[in-house]
Amino acid sequence: MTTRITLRRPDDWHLHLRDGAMLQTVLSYSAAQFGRAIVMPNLKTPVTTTALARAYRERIVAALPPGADFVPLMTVYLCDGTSADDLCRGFEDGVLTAAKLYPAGATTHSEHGVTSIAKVAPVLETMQAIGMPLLLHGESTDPAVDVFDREAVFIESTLRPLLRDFPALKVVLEHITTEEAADFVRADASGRLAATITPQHLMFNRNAIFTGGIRPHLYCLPVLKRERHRLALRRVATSGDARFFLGTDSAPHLRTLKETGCGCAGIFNAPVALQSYCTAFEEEGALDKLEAFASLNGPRFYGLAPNEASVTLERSSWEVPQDVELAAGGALHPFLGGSRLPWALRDAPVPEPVAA
Ligand code: OTD
Ligand code: ZN
Ligand code: ZN
Repeated sequence: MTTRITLRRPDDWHLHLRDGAMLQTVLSYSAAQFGRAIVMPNLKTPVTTTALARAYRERIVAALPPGADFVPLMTVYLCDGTSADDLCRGFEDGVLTAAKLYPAGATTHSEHGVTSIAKVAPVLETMQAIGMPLLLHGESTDPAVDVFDREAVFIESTLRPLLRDFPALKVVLEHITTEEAADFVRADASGRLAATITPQHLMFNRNAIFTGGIRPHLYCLPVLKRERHRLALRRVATSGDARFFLGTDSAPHLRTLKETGCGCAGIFNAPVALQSYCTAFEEEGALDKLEAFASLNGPRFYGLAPNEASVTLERSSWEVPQDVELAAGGALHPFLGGSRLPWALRDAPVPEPVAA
């Protein structure tokens, strides 16, 4: 039985770091696990320009624990009015790594998102020309579409025509949750389409949200799906296929804002991300494929070198803490908080929150 596994230091290709006191607390968890992360731009005031992304990057770097080996890769939030010139300059100056498209209203803080692809066509033309990746929250926002069908409908209604109309645009379908998405990405032969997968969508199906009562800490968007979808995601994640890579979608909300009459969507998995992926890969008999998924496929898609440093996971049962306290008050309940995981990170202990 494998008792230890060493990987090149992985990266998180989809992460919500927030801002202010929340950033100060959650960043240390990601920095303990990952070398780089694609930072989502859906702040309360969204990161819609290169100047805002540059300022946000500075706040993130200032909040890093001393000695941390972590590089934030910034994204910009596309709006109907986004300037192609600003995006182009931001990408060419190395401030921006990608642009994020939220269909307006699809998820947390997406109300300023794009109302139709036509509205951003000139921006997408520019991105295609300069090789800047488009990151998609792939869910239909048609209120008539069932919440469990929104990803599959988005693929046919929006993604397929988008790929046809922008034949060289690099696209990441973020946090895929369905067999339809996995099959769609696998069927693409162009090499410019990839997908990220979260730990929660590999570990749970939608029944988990309703086990013994309603479980707000397992509510995220896109919502967990049926078992057949979870199994399809496990197959592609563990296949070694370079088009699938790690993106935690760690999305912290205060416990009080999740345990309420209208709870926020989002799962804070940063403290347990690698340990969770490792557990899922072992269950599939695919520990030998973890490094490709976590550390190699993502940099390859983004045209970056893999990290030089390494991390080691050890077989060691540990209990995930129930709560992470924020220095400014309030608490976050991490993914799997209160349960045990069979893998622990060596030399990168789960850090204590840093005082603001
Ligand atoms: N999903 N929550 C959030 C974002 C993601 O769609 C996402 O990327 C969030 O809170 O920012 C969530 O459930
Ligand atoms: Zn999303
Ligand atoms: Zn997200």
